Amino acid sequence: MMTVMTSLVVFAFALAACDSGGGEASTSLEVTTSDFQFSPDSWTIPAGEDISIEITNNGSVLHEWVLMQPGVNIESEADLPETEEELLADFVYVEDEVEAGETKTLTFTAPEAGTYQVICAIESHFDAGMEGTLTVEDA
Ligand SMILES: [Cu+2]
Repeated sequence: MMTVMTSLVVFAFALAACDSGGGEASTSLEVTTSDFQFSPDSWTIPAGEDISIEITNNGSVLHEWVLMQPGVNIESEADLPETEEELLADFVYVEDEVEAGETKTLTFTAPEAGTYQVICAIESHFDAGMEGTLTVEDA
């Protein structure tokens, strides 16, 4: 009996620790961009959570962290549309850009479970190797 009660108390504590702010759990990620890669280049997050990713640009030029929409998986920049409007409407789930030497935090809500492509959409950067993978798991 004593063991059961102790377990329940520990369980309640664990729940309280996960319950931050408005009741939504949150996950923090980090990425460093350089010329021309992401480090790390893969991340795993729970579906539906509030996500923040701190993007540090250690490169010498502007870089982006662009999370693509479900089902989008380009093989080269030739697969991207010509206009920024089409890119944002049909390809991009969320994105931000960071100047060389700067750090920025991007926040978004994790999409449904799946595997998502991450790219830098600045011309010639994806083809130079700026690609990553975001895995979203059922929470
Ligand atoms: Cu880049």
